[in-house]
Amino acid sequence: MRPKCGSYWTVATMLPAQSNPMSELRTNPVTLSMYILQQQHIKAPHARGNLSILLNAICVACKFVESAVRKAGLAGILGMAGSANVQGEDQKKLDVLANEVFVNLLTKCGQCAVLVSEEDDEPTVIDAARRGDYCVVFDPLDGSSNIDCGVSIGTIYGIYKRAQGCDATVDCVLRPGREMVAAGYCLYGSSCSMVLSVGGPPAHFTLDPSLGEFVLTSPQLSVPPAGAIYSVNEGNASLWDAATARYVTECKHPPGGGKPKSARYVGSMVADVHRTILYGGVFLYPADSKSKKGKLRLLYECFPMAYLVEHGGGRAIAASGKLVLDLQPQAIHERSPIFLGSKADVDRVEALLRDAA
Ligand code: AHM
Ligand code: MG
Repeated sequence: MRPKCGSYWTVATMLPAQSNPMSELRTNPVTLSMYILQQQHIKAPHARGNLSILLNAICVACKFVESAVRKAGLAGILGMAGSANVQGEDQKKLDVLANEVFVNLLTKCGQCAVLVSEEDDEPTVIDAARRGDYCVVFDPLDGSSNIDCGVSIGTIYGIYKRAQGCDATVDCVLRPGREMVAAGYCLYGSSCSMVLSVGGPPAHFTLDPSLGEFVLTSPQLSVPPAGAIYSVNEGNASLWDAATARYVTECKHPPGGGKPKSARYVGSMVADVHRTILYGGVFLYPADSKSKKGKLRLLYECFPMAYLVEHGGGRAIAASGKLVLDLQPQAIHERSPIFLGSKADVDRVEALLRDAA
């Protein structure tokens, strides 16, 4: 009997290094840690394993946050912490907790030089004694407005390698997203998913709560070339520019009289992008007349998601029609409009943006 497609027992056979007889599959899952080591072996057999150590620290931090998210209501830790972050937004207690876990684990793993978190106004520069070669930009708990109602939230991260001889300063991370060496997200949803790219097609892992391990459920995600879903906060429609408004109108009333796209919008970027990667379609957070640069942060929200989508065969552009990954950040908390998803859908957005320019 064929095991169900998508279960991690079957996926183990899809990896080049595996050739398991069917009877062995149940007892031979591929965990995230094993995958990271495999990737190191394939891509950099002589590497010292420092990136692997760093990725494992991120994996542990995500498991910690997942556990806190699942217990949040029970533990009575929902609600405001009474502090505000650099964007002037209220922080939830879980945001603070997630940030502390990430900063602590990334500091202790000994592989980082500079950390940039959405929750911290300034970058964290790691002490020389514990400093490593990597810089991590992250949003420890994105979609925080969804915490109190139990809707999906997530963690987003991107990793740069420090240029040799480069001081540990903010310049280490003020670089185009294309220079990242890895990026990923963890979705705390109806199941807990980790999607990671270390420069190749994104791999998808699902947390097996009984094992406490992320297990490979799809070794190569690829964004469908076109999709039937559009995802945008339409409450802002009256503030949009003409090109964005026209694109969304086309989604609802296709010019040739085709089938309209369905609207889906969670309001958590990780959930909306995860669905877009799996099902196809387009996710938009455009600029508008109130938020001239959009809402989402370039460094730790747009770059990692654009990196994953591009490595999965999709596209991610900014308002200028420029590829998001080619943008040069000027400040760590800078924002950018973003349009990402299936190639055909983003191509259409791009054509409308160009016509309007
Ligand atoms: P956050 O970092 O404060 O959680 O805000 C980012 C979130 C994204 O996850 C999501 O795509 C967006 O904000 C939703 O914004 P809006 O409520 O304006 O639609
Ligand atoms: Mg965020």
